[in-house]
Amino acid sequence: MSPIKLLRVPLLLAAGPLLVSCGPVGPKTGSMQSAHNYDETSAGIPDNDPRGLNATLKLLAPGGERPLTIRGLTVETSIVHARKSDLDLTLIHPDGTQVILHRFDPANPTDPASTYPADRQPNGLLSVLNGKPTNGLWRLVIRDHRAGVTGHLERWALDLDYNR
Ligand SMILES: [Ca+2]
Repeated sequence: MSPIKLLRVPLLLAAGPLLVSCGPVGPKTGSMQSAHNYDETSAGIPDNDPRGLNATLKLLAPGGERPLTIRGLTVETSIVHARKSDLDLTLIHPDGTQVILHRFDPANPTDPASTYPADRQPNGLLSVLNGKPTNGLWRLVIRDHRAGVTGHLERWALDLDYNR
């Protein structure tokens, strides 16, 4: 009897720290914003050029033991352009997944919204990004499809709700 009892005590003590590390270590959800501001010369949108402007944002949010994953996101843009209906906007996740925010329609050119999805639902589905990691190099590609009028990107921002 007594050798078994002696054995049980150290086993329970050893299990203690393991159970603690499996419990919640902080909030399970959160939000953050990352923004990039440009000056006029560094973020010109090339006129009628399919290569477009590639604007980047590098997210390096500390995730602790596990990487943060996306619950939802909002994309804000501030574009100075005398004919915004020339433009289309595509958001690209670090893994290459693309979401068309605003599609250029030559038959019916319309201005992009400044905030998706708060001002308007994007043409693509932002929800395809849910569950993907927040961190990495995000891109916003802005293409101008009609010659003659030009503009530039002033600022863009990602508002991310995440799970940890
Ligand atoms: Ca143009």
